[in-house]
Parts: sequence; structure tokens; C-alpha cells
Amino acid sequence: ATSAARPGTVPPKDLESFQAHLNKSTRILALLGAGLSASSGLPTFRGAGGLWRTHDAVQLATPEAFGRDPGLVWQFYNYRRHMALQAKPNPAHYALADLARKKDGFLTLSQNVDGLSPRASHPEDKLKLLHGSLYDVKCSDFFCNYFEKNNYTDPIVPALAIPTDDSDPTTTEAIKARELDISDENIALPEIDYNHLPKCPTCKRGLLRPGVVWFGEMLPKDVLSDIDEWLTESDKIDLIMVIGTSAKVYPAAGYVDLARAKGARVAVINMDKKDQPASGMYKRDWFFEGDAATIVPELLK
Ligand code: BV8
Ligand code: ZN
Repeated sequence: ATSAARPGTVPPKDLESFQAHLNKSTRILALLGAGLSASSGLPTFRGAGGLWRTHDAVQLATPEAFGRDPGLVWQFYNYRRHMALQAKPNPAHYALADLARKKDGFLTLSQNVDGLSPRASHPEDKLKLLHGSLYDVKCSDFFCNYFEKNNYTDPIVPALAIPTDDSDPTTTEAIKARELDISDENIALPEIDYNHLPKCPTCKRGLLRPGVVWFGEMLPKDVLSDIDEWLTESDKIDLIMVIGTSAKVYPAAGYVDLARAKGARVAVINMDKKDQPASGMYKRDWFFEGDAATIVPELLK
């Protein structure tokens, strides 16, 4: 049912039918995306105002970019670490954490690396971070397995301190200026001396890198196997809530189709009704238009 109510309010009859289904559901998934954190002040990736409104920033989320210009990639991630530390979980993060405490068979799959679900005390065993976290750091040397969780040092090294004018190093201009080596100092990012970048304390060889999954990289093996284990516990899924995601990134988006194949009904919560996510969620059973921070607590109360 996709009734066209005023965005942000939940149409009563849809709310009723959704909640009736939620209450009798035992096997529930939630797939979370950047739209969930939009109200916490963190820009989404695609679409208007998105962090990756330019291809440049997506180019930075790759191993190749890190190999080519680790200083630029670290400036991008140090800035996002800084931003996410200033942000606070919103009512939707808390509502999902509450549901995880209430419903045994509920599992949250989050694409977000911003740390806001963990900071909303979402039960850890019910939260799978598909793309890692801005606050994990690991060694970039192939042979070293140094991995550090919950590293909240900001800036992660002094050399990455954000310029006082708070200039945003993720803008197209700043990234392009650096990539094209434009020496215009008022937009180009300062060159970071390789020796001032975070080093691995174990092997002393490799640079540390953000513990996020870059494009072209595998999702964390333990996360994938935990999800597989959850999926094999039962041959059916009652409901999947798809919250604030354009569902364009795989394999994350693939869980929607997988859930539907196991009988799940699909509830989409998104600001933008025409954002027909790539995973063909035209077959969604509910579409709630508006801000996840307002809608999700309403749906789950
Ligand atoms: C892999 C971490 C292979 C880093 C991220 C061609 C076709 C299909 C697939 C591919 C292809 N070419 C390449 C691929 C694979 C690629 C992929 O899927 N690319 C896509 C873009 C086409 N996938 C990969 O590379 C994955 N790895 O495939 O490995 C492999 C296999 C075997 C062995 C070795 C290797 C790895 C993907 C992970 C990439 N890392 N992030 C970082 O964050 O810096 S992905 C990045 O996108 C973020 O994690 C983000 O979470 C994710 C998805 O974005 P969304 O969360 O959906 O955010 P977005 O801005 O897109 O949408 C926001 C939505 O919210 C919108 O719908 C908007 O309307 C809505 N909204 C806005 N405000 C609100 C709101 N909704 C509610 N309330 C609001 N207030
Ligand atoms: Zn190392």
C-alpha cells in the first residue's frame, strides 16, 4: 500500500496493517543506509547534497585511490570520522535498538560506517556492519593482520587536523584540486607528508587504513557468515524493512531480494518516493515516505 499522505506522517491504515504484520512476525531483517543518519546531520552519498555527489569521492573509496594518494584518502576519512563524532544517534537508531532487544529473530544489516547504531546501544549480536566502520583501523600491508576497533582519535594523527576554517575536504573542488595537483592553496588540500600518516604499530611497514569496505573489496567474512547462519536458522523471513538506502550497492542490496524470495513482505522507508532502488523494490508492500528519524519510531512503537 503506498498511500500518498503528507510526507513524514504515517498514513493510519498503512501504519495499522504494517504494525499488525510486525507484531506477528518472528523473523525480521532491517537493511539500513545513509538516509537513516541524514537527520543526525551526516550527508548521504548519492542524490541531492550527497557526500559523493561527485564521482571523485566514490573514487576515494577504493584501494587504488589509497595506493595512489593515501594522504588524500585519509583526509577524506579523517573528516568523516570527525563529522560522525559530532553527530548523535537519532530516534530511529534508538527505535531499532529497542526492537532488537524485544524481538529475538530480528537482525539489523547496516551499510552505514558512521558508528551511530552502536552509539545508540544497538545490541551488538543483532547488528551486522556490512561495510565496516570509520572507527576501525587496520594495517594496509597484505601480510599483516593488525586490526584495531573503536579508535576514536580525532584527528587520527596531528598532520590530519582539519584546517581551522573547517574547510570541507570532501568537496569536488578540494578533491579535484588535489587530484589535478592544482596548487591553488585556498582550495587544494594541503599535501600530507607520507611519514606523518598513521603507521602500523605491529609490522612497522604498512600504513594504517580505515577499516571500511572499499569498492572492489569483499565484505567482512565474519559478518557474511553470521548473516548466513541467521538465514539458515529458518527457511522463512516475515518482513524486511529497507530504511534510507538507495539499494544500489551490492551485495548489501541483494538481501532485499533474498528476503522476498523467503516470503518476506517489504517495507520501504525513504525520503524520496521516486528513488526506485536498483534492487527492484517495486514489489514493496509498504512505502512510507519521509524522514526515517520521524517515521521509524512511529512504525516501531
Ligand atoms: C564487491 C564504505 C567484489 C566506504 C561503501 C556493477 C553492477 C553491480 C555491482 C557492481 C558493479 N560494479 C561494481 C559493482 C560492485 C560494487 C557495487 O555494488 N557498486 C555499485 C555502486 C554499482 N560493490 C562492491 O564493490 C562491493 N564489493 O562487490 O566486491 C568482490 C567479490 C569477490 C571477491 C573480491 C571482491 C563493496 C561495496 C561496499 C562499498 N563501500 N561504503 C565508505 O563509506 O566510505 S558503499 C557506500 O554506499 C556506503 O557504505 C553506503 O552505505 C552505501 C550505500 O549507499 P546508501 O546508504 O544507500 O546511501 P545513498 O546516499 O546511496 O542513499 C541514501 C538513500 O536515503 C536515498 O535513497 C535517499 O532518498 C534516502 N534518504 C535521504 N535522506 C533520508 C532518506 N531516507 C529516509 N530519511 C531521510 N532523512
Ligand atoms: Zn602492519
